[in-house]
Amino acid sequence: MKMAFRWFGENNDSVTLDQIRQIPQTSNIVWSLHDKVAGDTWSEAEITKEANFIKAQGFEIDVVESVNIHEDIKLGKVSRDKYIEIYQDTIRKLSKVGVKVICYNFMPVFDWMRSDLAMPLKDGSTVLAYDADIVEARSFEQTLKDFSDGALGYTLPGWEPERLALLAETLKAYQSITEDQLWKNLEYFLKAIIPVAREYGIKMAIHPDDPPWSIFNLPRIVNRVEHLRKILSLVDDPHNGLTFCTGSLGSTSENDLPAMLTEFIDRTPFMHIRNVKREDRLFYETSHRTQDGSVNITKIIEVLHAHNYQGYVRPDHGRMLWNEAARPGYGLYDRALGIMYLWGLWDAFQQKSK
Ligand code: CS2
Ligand code: MN
Repeated sequence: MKMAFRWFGENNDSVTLDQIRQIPQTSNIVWSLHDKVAGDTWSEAEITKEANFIKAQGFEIDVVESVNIHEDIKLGKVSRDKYIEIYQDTIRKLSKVGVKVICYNFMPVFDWMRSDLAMPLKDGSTVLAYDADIVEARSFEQTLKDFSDGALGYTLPGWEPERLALLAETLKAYQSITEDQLWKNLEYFLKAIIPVAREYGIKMAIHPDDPPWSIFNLPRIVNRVEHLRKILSLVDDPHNGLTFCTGSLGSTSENDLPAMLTEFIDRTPFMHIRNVKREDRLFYETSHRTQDGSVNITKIIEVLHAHNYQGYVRPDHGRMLWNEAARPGYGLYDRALGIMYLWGLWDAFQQKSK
C-alpha cells in the first residue's frame, strides 16, 4: 500500500507539510484546489502551481480528492453536458501533472453529515458523531449553523458556503428525483467520463455515502454491496473504481466490509481507513484500533496484504487529541497514530508471510 495524508493547502490547514513528512513512510499528499466549487474550471496554471508546490516538499501528488460534481449532473439537467465537459477537461489537465486517481462522490446536496463535530469521549478526546434522533429532529438551518459554529472557522469539505447558499433551491429541485433517476444520472456521467479517464490513465474512485443511508429524504445510492457492484458494472472498466471508505460503509452493520473489500479489491484504487463505533441509532468515530470501534481494521489490512495491495491508503478522520485546534476530523495527531497502526498491522502480516 502507498500511504497518503489529506492536506487542504497552504493557509487552509492547521497541519503543515513539514509535520506530515515526519510521519513514517507517508509518501503521498491527497490534495485538491480547495477554493474551487463544483463546476468551476481548473486552469493548468493553478493545477501545476499546487502540484509543484507539494512535489517540491518531497511528496507525490497521485491522488486528488475531490473534484466535486455539479448538482446539475446529479439532477440530470440539460446543462449537465456543459459541466461534464468541464469535468473531462479537468481530468485531462490533472493527468498532465501525473495524477493517477480522482476521488469524488455522488451524494445529492450534502457530502458527509454529522450531528456533532466534537462529541467528548471518556478519555477527553472529541470526535465526529452522528445521532439519527438529533439529525432527524433538527432543522436545516440549525444543522448549518452547528456546522459552521463547530468548524473553528475552517470550511468543511462538502459544506462550502457557496454550495450552501443555494440550498433551498437545490433541495426543491431534488423533490422530483427518485433513486432510479439518480442511477440514470450516474450512469450518464460515468459513460461520459470513464472513456476520458481511460485515455488519460486516471482511475476514478467514487466515495460512498456518509452516512450510508438517505438523509432529509434525498436519494442516496452508493452505500451497499449491491450498489457498488452495480456502479462497477455500469461501465465495466478498471478506470471506473471505488474509494473504499471503511468508516462510511462501516456505519451500518448491514455491510460486511472484509467480504466487500475482497470482492472489489481489483477495482479499488483508493482506501479511506478509519473506525467507527456503532450504538443503536448513534455512531461515532474512534481511534483506528480494531478493539476501539465496530470495524475490524485488522481484517481490512489482512485483505489488503493478502492481495499485495498497490493502491493508495489514507487515514480518514481522526479524533481531536491533546487540545489540538484543527478542522474537525482532520487534526494531525490521531491521523498520524492511525498511520502507525495501519503500518504496524501491515508489517506484522508481512513478517508472518515470510
Ligand atoms: C471525506 C469526504 O471528510 C470526509 O468525510 O471522506 O468529504 C470525501 O472527501 C468526499 O465525499 C469525496 O468526494
Ligand atoms: Mn471517507
